Amino acid sequence: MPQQSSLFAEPPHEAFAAGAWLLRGFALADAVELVAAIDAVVTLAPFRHVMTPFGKPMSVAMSNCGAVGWVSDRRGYRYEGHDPERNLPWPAMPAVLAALAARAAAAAGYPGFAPDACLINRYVPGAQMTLHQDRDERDFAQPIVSVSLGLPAVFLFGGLTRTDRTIKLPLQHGDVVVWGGPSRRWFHGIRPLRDGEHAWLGRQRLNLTFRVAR
Ligand code: MD6
Ligand code: FE
Repeated sequence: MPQQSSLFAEPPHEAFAAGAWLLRGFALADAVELVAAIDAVVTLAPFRHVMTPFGKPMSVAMSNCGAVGWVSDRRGYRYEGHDPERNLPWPAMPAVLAALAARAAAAAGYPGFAPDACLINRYVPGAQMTLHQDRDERDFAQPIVSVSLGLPAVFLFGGLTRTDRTIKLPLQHGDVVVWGGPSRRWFHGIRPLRDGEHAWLGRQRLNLTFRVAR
């Protein structure tokens, strides 16, 4: 049989560090459903600028869905079952989100991924995420799945210490990063978002990060 080619064939997956994979365009086919699901979540639990433990509001606006959500305040970073702004549980994780995260994790070699937390980040031009480690989760054997929608961003990826040199990874609408194994606790961040207008989502970038937190 001759090899089938398709305009919609997925590009090959790229490993950009040990255990860390970039799945270009992996979320494109689900994007309309994902955005509708995000919209439903943030209608219940609106985006807010949480305070860092140092007392400064983050430039990225956040919400969560799932059994637990990532929160930050003067007491520190942690996962909590209740939205502190509304004193209510976080909205349930829409099935389309959980399913995409599981498929992406499996494609990167992490089968059986069942996230209990989905952090939703909203960046407007100028918003950034300074270098940090993801280390508030209980089990570092579990990967993280991260979905990018809307405006492109530059993802910085370093090493185990804050001063390790970083590589720059451009993330586009529909890209998915799956990250675990040896690089699970490496420093990373997002450069200040460049101004622009996404044809569909306008002047913003939406990012979903799925974790097994508990
Ligand atoms: C973002 N992402 O892409 C921020 N963390 O907006 C993260 O901080 C992140 O993409 C852990 C694993 C994947 C990520
Ligand atoms: Fe992170």
